[in-house]
Amino acid sequence: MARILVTRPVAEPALEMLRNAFGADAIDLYEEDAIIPREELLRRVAGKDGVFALLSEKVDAEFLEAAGPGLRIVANMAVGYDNITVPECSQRGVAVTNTPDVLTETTADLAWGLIIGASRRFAEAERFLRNGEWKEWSPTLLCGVDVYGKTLGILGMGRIGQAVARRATGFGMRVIYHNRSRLPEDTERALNAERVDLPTLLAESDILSVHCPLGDATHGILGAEAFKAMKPTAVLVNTSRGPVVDETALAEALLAKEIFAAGLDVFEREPSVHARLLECDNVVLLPHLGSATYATRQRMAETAAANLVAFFSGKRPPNCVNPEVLQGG
Ligand code: 8YV
Repeated sequence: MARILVTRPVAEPALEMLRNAFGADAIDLYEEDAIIPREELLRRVAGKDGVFALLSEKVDAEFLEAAGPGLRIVANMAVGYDNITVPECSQRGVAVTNTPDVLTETTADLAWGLIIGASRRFAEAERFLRNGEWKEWSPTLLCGVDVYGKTLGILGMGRIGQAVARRATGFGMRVIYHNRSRLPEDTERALNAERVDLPTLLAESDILSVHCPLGDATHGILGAEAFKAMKPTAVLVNTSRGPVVDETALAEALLAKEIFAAGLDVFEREPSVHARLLECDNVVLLPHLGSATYATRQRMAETAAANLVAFFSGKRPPNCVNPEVLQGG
């Protein structure tokens, strides 16, 4: 029977799925509700056949070496898998799975929270109120920029980008997007979305929401030049991965009022946040909460478990990101 390492306690129904499929004795659960220390991880992964991993676990050559040749699958409980060196896994025949779809709407909701929160200065306004600075109503007090009727730009028009675009209909927005490939025409029509090049996206977006995966092509794609190209009234929202945005350049652009505001759920070096960003009043900062609802986190855990169960029952895991390692490719 396959032996599975689970790197952190996750939703009970998912653990139950694993116990039912593999037997309680086959599950090695790191019981503490904290990131498993690297040494402990490397020690416990030795001799395992499968791993249920979180974003906090770096799955690289060292990890795979420590696991040994028996390791066959790493099931990541996240849609993003930039914590995993996939080519290294593929080379060793280790399958990698992720958890798409189940978190799409939850993450899109959060992106919209940041769109409105940053445009209307929620965080700054709450700090103002809690600090006892609210003495009187004033016609200019904490004015922001409108969202309704504006142009929403989406960088990365995958599942989450499209879910964000769908919500824009209710806000009477024009939607433009930049993506490697063009969406099918009927999808574009349904979303009322137009594909543009990156310079147009930067120049015309009132709100720019980032939804591309992190990779060589997107690392630092939004830097000083990009912020200069944006409108001074523009709002940037990032719920994808921190390193897509050059944080130093963003902080300088926010302080210099080159753009109006930003809403960030992800950072270059989580959990640390750039000191200059913390100086900016015009940024709403969240600690990576995109998929953080009870229901969605449970569905993500169940999806990761289902991938492990399918794989070891000889079926194709539904969410394999390197299918070339599976039999039949
Ligand atoms: C999670 C995420 O909050 O799925 C992802 O890629 O970034 C978020 O959904 C987190 O990464 C869970 O591990």
